[in-house]
Amino acid sequence: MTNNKTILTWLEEMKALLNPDNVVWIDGSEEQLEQLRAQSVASGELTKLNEELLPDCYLHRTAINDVARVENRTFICSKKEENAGPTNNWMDPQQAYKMLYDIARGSYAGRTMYIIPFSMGPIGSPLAKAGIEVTDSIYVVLNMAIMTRTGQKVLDVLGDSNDWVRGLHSRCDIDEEKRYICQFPEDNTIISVNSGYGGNVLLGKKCFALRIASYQGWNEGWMAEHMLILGIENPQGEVKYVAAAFPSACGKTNLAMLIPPEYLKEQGYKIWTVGDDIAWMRIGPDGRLWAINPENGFFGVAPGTNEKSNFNALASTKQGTIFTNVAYDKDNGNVWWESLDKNPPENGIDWKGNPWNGKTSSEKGAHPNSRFTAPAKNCPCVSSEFDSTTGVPISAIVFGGRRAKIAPLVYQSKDWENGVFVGSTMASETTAAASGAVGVVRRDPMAMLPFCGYNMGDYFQHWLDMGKKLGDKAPKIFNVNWFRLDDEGHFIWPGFGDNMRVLNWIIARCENKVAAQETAIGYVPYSKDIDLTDLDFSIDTLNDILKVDREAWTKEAEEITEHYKKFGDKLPTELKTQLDNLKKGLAK
Ligand code: OXD
Ligand code: MN
Repeated sequence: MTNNKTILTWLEEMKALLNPDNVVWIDGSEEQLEQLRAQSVASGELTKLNEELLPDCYLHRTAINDVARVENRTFICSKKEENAGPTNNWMDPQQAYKMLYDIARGSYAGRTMYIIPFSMGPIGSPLAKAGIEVTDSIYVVLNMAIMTRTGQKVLDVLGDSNDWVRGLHSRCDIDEEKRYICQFPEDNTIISVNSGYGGNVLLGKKCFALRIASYQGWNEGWMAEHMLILGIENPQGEVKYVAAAFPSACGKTNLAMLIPPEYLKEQGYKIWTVGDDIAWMRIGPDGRLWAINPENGFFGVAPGTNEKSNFNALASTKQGTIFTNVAYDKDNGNVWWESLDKNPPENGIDWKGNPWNGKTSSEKGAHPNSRFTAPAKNCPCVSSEFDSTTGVPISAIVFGGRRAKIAPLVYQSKDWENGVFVGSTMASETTAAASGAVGVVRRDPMAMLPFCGYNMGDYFQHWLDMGKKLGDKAPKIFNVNWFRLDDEGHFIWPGFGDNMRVLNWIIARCENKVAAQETAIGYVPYSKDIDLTDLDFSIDTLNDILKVDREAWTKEAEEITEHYKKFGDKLPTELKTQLDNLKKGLAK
């Protein structure tokens, strides 16, 4: 498939290490994928779902000890510990290679080694990058074929270049004690052992497109971010693009596929989805920031997805989708998950593979982190620019988190530097859905805490440097909070499609079409400028959730002071000044 010596040499090493019985190159053809699907149905790895209800869809169950990303077993293996920084686990690369090779040695015996050439980003795009993943799992092959562009054409475009990421995945024994997800940013290498769960084994996603790519972006002058990308089309047919970062469980996929309120739809407003999880952004020839979604599908959380919460995500799963760890309906070969609808199967099988009656059981049918892997092309609102090799120009960057009080519905940072401050202090409160105390504030800078492949202090500096290069062409930076609670613990803002009202204010600010009030934290909307048409929502309540509470923010500034201490000398002086300015502004 290729004469690229760097690839062939590495594959020889991998073969010698892993000792497979067979070697199969993934060429990207539908015939080959179809044959692999049939093979995994025969082996029980996949269950074919009802062809009429869900054409070309399959169900897979992982081992019950292997259902989520394992941050405590994820390592950045840079030569110097300092380069992994205070927010990552670090392991010395030599020690890590030895340990991982010892674990993986001979582990493909009796198995097939699949070689997957894949592209993150449209093939041939100057913003795209290639990788090769070797794996002993057909499930990984079939998921990678949805989530990335795979096959011969990737190799053709790569030619003899050495600019590709090496990914070794081995299921080994799915042993939790020997599970490791290791990134070697200086070697463009990822090694993942003893897992079969998506986020740990689809190496194009978090491991490459965020951890390795963030390091590449730092070196090469671009950005790899944990951001959705959406386009907002106005009634004149002009589309403005927004990239937005939120920690998990803050509705990223919902925002990416938002359906505007009826009155805005009637006026001709539309939302177009470019991506729901990752953005790669570079400065284009025109000096603006241009973004691509490096992925080709959605790896979304199933529970909570329904016709009301996210019609477009649900529609995306109706064909060519792989479901993982959801419940199965034996009567009609369908899938089910909590809050899909009020009609769980009686004759079902739960995510653990046990008989399950959804009408009577108190157990959950689907794992809370059960997933769908769906082709992006299925999405009814997928952007016409989805495959664009140049990407889309970004007008606004939005940060957000779940804050019951404090953070207003929306505010704009004073400038790029202040926006980096806002992103670097991003926080979200833990919910009852996760174990541990409820309402605890967790700082998750730019939603990159588990995904930044190098020292986060250097990462902040990189953001500041990008702003200097972009100058007055830099996107405007905003912060949103859909999650303000009233005294009874109810959400105040309706969220979902109504978030479009906030997006419209953001775009109006980018176009200098609307004034705003300057406060200590940034520019806050005048309540009259958030359109409440057709919404049963009072201006007083809106004023409440737009208010900047001086006392609460003074406390927040103290917490940020603590948060910043972690970064020591690596904290850019600009951010220290930003914090001082915030304190001064609040004291005025
Ligand atoms: C994801 C995550 O799966 O952020 O996208 O955990
Ligand atoms: Mn994510």
